[in-house]
Amino acid sequence: MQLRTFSAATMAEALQQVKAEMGTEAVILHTRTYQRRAWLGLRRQEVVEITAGRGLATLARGGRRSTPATHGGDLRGGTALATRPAQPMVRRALPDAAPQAPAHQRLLETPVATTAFMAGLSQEMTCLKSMVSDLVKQARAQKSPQVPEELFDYYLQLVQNQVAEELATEVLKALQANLRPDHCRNADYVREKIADQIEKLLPVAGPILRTKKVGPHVVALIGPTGVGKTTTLAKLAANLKLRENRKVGLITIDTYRIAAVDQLRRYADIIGAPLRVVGTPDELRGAIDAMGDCEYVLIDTAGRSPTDTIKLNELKNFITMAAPDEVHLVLSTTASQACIESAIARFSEVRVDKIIFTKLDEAVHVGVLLNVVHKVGKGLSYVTTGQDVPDDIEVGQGRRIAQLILGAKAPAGVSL
Ligand SMILES: Nc1nc2c(ncn2[C@@H]2O[C@H](COP(=O)(O)OP(=O)(O)O)[C@@H](O)[C@H]2O)c(=O)[nH]1
Ligand SMILES: [Mg+2]
Repeated sequence: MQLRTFSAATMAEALQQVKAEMGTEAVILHTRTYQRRAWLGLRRQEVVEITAGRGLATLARGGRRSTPATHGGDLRGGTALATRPAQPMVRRALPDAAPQAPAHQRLLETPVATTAFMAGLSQEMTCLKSMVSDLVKQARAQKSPQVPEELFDYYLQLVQNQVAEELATEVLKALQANLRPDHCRNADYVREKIADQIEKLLPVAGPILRTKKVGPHVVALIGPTGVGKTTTLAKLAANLKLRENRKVGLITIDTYRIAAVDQLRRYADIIGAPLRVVGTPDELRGAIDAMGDCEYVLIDTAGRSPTDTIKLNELKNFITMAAPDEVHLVLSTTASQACIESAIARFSEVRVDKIIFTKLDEAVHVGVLLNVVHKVGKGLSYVTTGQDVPDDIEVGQGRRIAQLILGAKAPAGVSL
């Protein structure tokens, strides 16, 4: 066994000496710091001292013999540590050997030993960090080889917001083609460019607009139960009547629930618009004709389950008879993409010209909206952002949706 003591101004330097002189098999047995007088005793200088040993494994194999004590502790801790496979020296001083080595543990509790331990730990953390980062890069490259590495964080953000992977890839590939390397470091710039790309992928329909000179512009809202058709119709009617001063008539064919008719009647009274309740396609035609002096006629329909074929056929008869200028399919942003797609498939059999997305204020992920509107290829006409009539509605805008997907706060009450 070989024992030696090393002194230096810092722990790192002392460790370096141990390593150089005794190799990586060395075991730290003791560390201490003390002040030494320098410059004729006028200044104090800190000295770090390490006592290290080599060849201690022999002692361990030979059993618990009485061994010479070092400065401040016996060799049991060092012996136990030295029997383990060769590792960098600082790691040997980690306290996992402590249960077998109470004296050694005491040594490790000195401030200098703690510093050495922390230095080793920080070195290992750096090493682990770079390993994890390499692994993440590898996994990314394997999973999404098309996505440029430098834009991968943006890709993740889009996907986490439920933008379909192929759309997110498309957005970032298109972006990369026009992006200089120095642009990638400017997050605001990259976000603006991503917003541009998303805007291009999202068709919008613009607001309801009457172009004819004679007769009402007829608009019907259809969609599953509870998505917000009646509330949205009231918002549209109120904005047309109260803000644009248009003559508006309302019709409902939702006669399945008395409450539904009452709900719309209350809105009609507040807005000051005539309301007709109809039960058959013929009555609907008659009601539209009777509102010939209105500029806009808005038709509310009963919620139909997308799986209820009989009621969907009934709805189709109503819509065919009304021959509206626009049919808007109303969908809720809070539904799953599968539900929304199934609703689109079934309601398309009736007729869909434009899409309204409701409840953006409650949406967790807005990406679904982009996926759906892009896939269906019908323009987004409006989005609604809360329960308040008439304020919580806005005309669908690609830029706005892009900003929401990129993490802007959900809109709160933006009027038309
Ligand atoms: N949070 C939120 N709730 C909404 C929105 N639009 C409608 N609602 C609510 O959704 C529920 C159903 O609305 P309703 O218009 O009766 O749906 P309908 O069955 O499709 O006619 C009501 O409680 C509305 O207040 C919206 O944009 N955000
Ligand atoms: Mg309703």
